[in-house]
Amino acid sequence: MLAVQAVIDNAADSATGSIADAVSNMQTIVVATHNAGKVPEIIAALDLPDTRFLSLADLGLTDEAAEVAKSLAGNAWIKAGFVFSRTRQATLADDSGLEVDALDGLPGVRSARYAGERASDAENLEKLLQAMQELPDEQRRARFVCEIAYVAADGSQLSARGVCEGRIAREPRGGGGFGYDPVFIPDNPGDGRTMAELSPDEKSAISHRGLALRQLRDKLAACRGAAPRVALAAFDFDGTLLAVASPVRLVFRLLRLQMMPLSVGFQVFWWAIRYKLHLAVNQDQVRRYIYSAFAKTPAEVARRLMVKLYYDKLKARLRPKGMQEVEWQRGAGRKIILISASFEPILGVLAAELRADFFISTEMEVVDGRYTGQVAAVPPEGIYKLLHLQHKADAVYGEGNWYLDYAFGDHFNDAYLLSLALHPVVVSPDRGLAATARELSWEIADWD
Ligand code: ITT
Repeated sequence: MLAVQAVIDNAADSATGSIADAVSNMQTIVVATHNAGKVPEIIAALDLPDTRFLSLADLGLTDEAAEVAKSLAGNAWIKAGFVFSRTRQATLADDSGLEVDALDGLPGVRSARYAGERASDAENLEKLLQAMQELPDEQRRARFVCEIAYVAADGSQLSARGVCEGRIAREPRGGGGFGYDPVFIPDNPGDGRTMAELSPDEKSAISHRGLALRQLRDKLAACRGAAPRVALAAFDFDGTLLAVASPVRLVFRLLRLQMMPLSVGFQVFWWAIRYKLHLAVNQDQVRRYIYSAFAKTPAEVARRLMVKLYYDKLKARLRPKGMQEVEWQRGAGRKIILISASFEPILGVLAAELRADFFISTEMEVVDGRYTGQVAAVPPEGIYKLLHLQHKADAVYGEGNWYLDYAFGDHFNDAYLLSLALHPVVVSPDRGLAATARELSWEIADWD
């Protein structure tokens, strides 16, 4: 513990020492957490010599990102992007949580806010014990899960995950750690002690965070010194490359072909207005409306209808300056990526026409040759644009071997993806994204 404290003190002392760092080749990592309990665990488990760790307190960063994702990985990347876009330094964020089987995985992604938005550790813990009061020993299985998001100063991205299995005690024990540690009995070392009764080193050896951080450390060691080779330029479609919204055009077409009842058409337009005004909208619902219109049509016929819509109505609305930008990016040697929650058949033709290196879109479930109205995977919206991009780019170029050089978007939800780009560009942005762009000095382009 003393050693960890020394590293933290040292980090605090050297918070302004960038010239000294340049001379000593010391790298800086910003630990993007407001949870003081995590910081020493992260520094100790990473065990990186020649590294200066800065906490958000060192940087005077008191704002925090809203953790709106439905997954720990999504929230980890939201936090990393929030801090990276403000510091441009290598940034490490962690999102972690406790999943209790008998509570269907709760508190899970809501672990920090289980008993309310500003709940203390003690309040969360009490709520958990109360919810589990009646449960016998065999129904007290739980696990801590940790997702780590790491973005280097050169923009390359690494993810790591750790899981620690155990069970929930009947009452709190021990004074170490933080959060739910006093009621979590890890399977390993198996002597019945709670996580809060382990020494910091013992916790680090078996904990979800310790495991994830050592996985990250191994990945960092494998990448050390090698700059990422592949530069990506990612383009959003609706409202960015395309001057209109493709779902709205598709609804017009479905109404004209009498494949969608007028009442549903109105609901979709109402949805579109709310989306434009940044009011709460349910994206899944609108997709279901559209795809249920295809329910009686073979998926292949529906695909052809969407492709025809592209050639009839959408192609003419592609922004010429956007097309020039794609060519310029390709000429500069960057890989061209299209990312949109729009429909796969439409994006597929555009990607082929633009000779994109790959594209990411919403994939709908098809059973027996027909759309079910359900999505086949989480659609690429908000932070999931980034997670889908990572998944695909890792598979194609290798994790740590690519970086998001340019990203182009128009909607406030695109800010998550743009936050992890070295050159974020907002195109004819809505008010929310324009405000973010001004705050973070992102380039604002007018493609109209
Ligand atoms: P940051 O978002 O600023 O990092 P946070 O406390 O809100 O801090 P999370 O969103 O990751 O962090 O929420 C994690 C919550 O899960 C945390 O507040 C604890 O209640 C619990 N938790 C996570 N890791 C834990 C650990 O090692 N021991 C005990 N509880 C833990």
